[in-house]
Amino acid sequence: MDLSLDDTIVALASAPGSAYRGIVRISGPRIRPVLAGWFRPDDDDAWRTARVAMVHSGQLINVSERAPIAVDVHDWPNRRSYTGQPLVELHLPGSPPLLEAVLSSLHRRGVRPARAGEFTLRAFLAGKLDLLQAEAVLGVIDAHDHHELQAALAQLAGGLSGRLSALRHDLLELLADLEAGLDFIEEDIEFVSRCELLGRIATALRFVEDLLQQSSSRMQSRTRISVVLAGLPNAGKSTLFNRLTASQSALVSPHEGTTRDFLQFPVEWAGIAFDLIDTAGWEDGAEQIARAAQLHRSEQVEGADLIVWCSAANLPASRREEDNLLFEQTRQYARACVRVQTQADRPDAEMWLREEGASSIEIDSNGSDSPEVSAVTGAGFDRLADMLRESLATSHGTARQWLGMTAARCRESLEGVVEALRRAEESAGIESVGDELIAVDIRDALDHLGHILGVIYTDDILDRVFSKFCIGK
Ligand SMILES: Nc1nc2c(ncn2[C@@H]2O[C@H](COP(=O)(O)OP(=O)(O)OP(=O)(O)O)[C@@H](O)[C@H]2O)c(=O)[nH]1
Ligand SMILES: [Mg+2]
Repeated sequence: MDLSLDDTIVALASAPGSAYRGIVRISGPRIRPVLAGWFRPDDDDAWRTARVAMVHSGQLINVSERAPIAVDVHDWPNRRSYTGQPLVELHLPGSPPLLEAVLSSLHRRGVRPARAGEFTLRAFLAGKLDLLQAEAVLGVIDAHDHHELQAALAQLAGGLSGRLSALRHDLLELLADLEAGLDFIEEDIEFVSRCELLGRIATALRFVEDLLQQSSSRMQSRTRISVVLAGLPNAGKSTLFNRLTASQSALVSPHEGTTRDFLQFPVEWAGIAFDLIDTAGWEDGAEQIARAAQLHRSEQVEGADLIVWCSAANLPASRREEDNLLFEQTRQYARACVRVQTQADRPDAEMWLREEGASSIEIDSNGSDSPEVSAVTGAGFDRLADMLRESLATSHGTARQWLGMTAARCRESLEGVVEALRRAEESAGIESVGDELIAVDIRDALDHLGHILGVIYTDDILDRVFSKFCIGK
């Protein structure tokens, strides 16, 4: 990986293809000489004497022998830019041949094409972002839904970095206390008692173990959330599935046992992107097809991030106990489970869940009840949307604070911090072990932490992070 900052680099920063506007981004020390004589600002004085970020309107001349082209140059003339060095963005009409001609002109003037992620790499090298934040830039670009975007924005704002930096700061202080004590070992002066030392290590250890656990669950949780519709036959699962997917993919009929196979469909609903899965109704059939259908269903239910248990409003009273029991069993092993009363529009709908009281049907720890929905009229869908958002925020909440790529990259280093702190804790518990040995372990923990934040980095780490970016970012 080329870490030199002396080249001036350029790339298209807007999406490829025709658009109202195209953006060409240039970063490096030679921007002004390169643009001299080619960019004609409307206000030449302002351009020549610029000290702060501003927009300069003007024209680009001699772009592939065309007439002058109107351009707005967004100018960050000093270190106070994204990359920490002079940076401009040329905002032009978004015509692909024109943008190509502008890029070629710049290459001819000695501006090198930027490599993938090179602008963000420069921001990192200039100390504008740490590695976690650099990954968050990619996380924002790649976010598939509202939750992923929130996680990426929180990481970009420095949430995780702040907590890890605070830990690093605490460990550095602890190390300084230990090393100060070593300097005065002959005088028997102690800067930190063993009891205090043990306490400080234990606090740090708990914190990192927690982070490690969160990052592991992030790795295990699939990139896409799965929401499974389950319930007794004829509950209206497939009708609800068709309505939410705005399709007619699932077969619907008044006969019990219509769905045999499971059906999966990507959905964006209630601001969440997820895979919606329709399953066979719950039945105890002994025949082969029924058994196979139940097997399919249980696989889907076990892997679900959220189960939406459908209970038909017109379910005969004789089957309600069975429905209650199956729902209770399902939610016991589900990551998250909510209940809805379906077919609320039917003339024979009884709303028995509400009438029978909340005690046996309380659906989650928040004590929220089950919305009455109709897949035919769409009634109750606002409540259902709120419920989905809330349940998924809880079940995915902590894991989703981590971006997938950060969790993958940092796992080994987090394990390294935990191991080093455990060794330090063990040594600190033995009186005969000297402080110098504990200091070695704390230094080891600090090294691993440094890798996570990018305070210490290798070409290999930078390659892994920045090669995932697209050009222009
Ligand atoms: N009026 C009304 N009828 C509904 C509604 N939802 C489902 N139905 C009807 O109820 C019957 C069963 O619906 P399905 O969606 O096939 O039920 P299911 O839960 O998928 O059934 P299985 O696949 O057998 O487990 C069909 O006749 C649907 O037309 C609803 O919201 N309102
Ligand atoms: Mg069905």
